[in-house]
Amino acid sequence: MTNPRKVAVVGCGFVGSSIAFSLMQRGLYSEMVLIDINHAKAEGEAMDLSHGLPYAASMDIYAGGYEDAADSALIIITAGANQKPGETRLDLIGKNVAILKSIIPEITSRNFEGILMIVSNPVDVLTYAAYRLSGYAPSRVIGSGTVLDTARLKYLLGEHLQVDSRSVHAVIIGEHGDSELAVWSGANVSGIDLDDFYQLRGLNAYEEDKQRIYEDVRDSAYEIIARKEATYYGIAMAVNRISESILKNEEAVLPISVVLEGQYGLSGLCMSIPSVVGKNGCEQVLEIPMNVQEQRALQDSARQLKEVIETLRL
Ligand code: 6V0
Repeated sequence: MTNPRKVAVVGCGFVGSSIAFSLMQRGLYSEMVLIDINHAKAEGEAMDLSHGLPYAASMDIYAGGYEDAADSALIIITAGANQKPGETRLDLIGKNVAILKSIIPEITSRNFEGILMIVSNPVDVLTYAAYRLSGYAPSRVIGSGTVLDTARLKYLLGEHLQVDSRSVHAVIIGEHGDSELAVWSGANVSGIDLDDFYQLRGLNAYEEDKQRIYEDVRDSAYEIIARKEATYYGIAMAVNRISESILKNEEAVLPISVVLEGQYGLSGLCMSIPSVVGKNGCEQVLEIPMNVQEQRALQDSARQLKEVIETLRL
């Protein structure tokens, strides 16, 4: 039996522990299992987090094994190597696919019936690998995708336009990585077309700004890693948001990484596409309107991901 208010986090490094901290503060779950190959690390994180519980909502946080995670509603996988300065996400494939291959059977052999969310990088490739290795329905295997990149875009646009980033509606799709793209054609601020909003705010240089902001979003991880060697708070908030939509069956539209089955003429890969996220994981992959340039960029991103996926032995 699945416990709808139970979550498990596999990998308790920077990303896993930040996700756990953020989930704990949100107070949505009543039970959280932390799993790491370094069990002492998971124990230490569980102890440290639990010491904050008197100032948060009551929940049970503990270090455990896969048997403890089997009845979770959601298992979040963050285990694996992170990017070192100068490395791309795709450079991590060999190490992280091998780690995933050791984790997925631990989950599938225990009759887990919940949603699997991949966060480790390269997230689209690993989400596809998890889908194939698990044999689960596509709706149950999702990746955090470009939910983080989209937050970065909203934040930078909000700063530039001097408005609350929550009023900015714009999305990054494709690979969570160097070939991602911004869907500028649909971007708006509370329903006002972005180019009209520029004029309303008395701003010029629209095209140059868009390109600069897109590049800043795309290169954010490199910039952060060059300064502090890892990124973890932004992704923790992104995962929190996805988890909330699953747990509360919110049906929020978020650009998670999803298995494509013919949408946009694509299949045999995962990439980030705005999708309806609810209690079953990915409820629907949306085929959104885009201009010709964006359609081309999406196909190009898919081609690059497929080339990588085809080298995997799954
Ligand atoms: P980290 O701090 O090195 O933590 C990784 C953790 O995984 C360590 O605690 C390891 O002990 C543990 N681990 C390794 N192998 C296993 C295993 N077989 N089973 C269980 N645990 C294991 O890395 P960090 O937390 O910084 O990054 C983790 C992953 O998240 C990396 O692949 C990053 O690239 C990725 N990120 C993904 C983001 C996204 O937007 N999807 C954003 C930031 C980082």
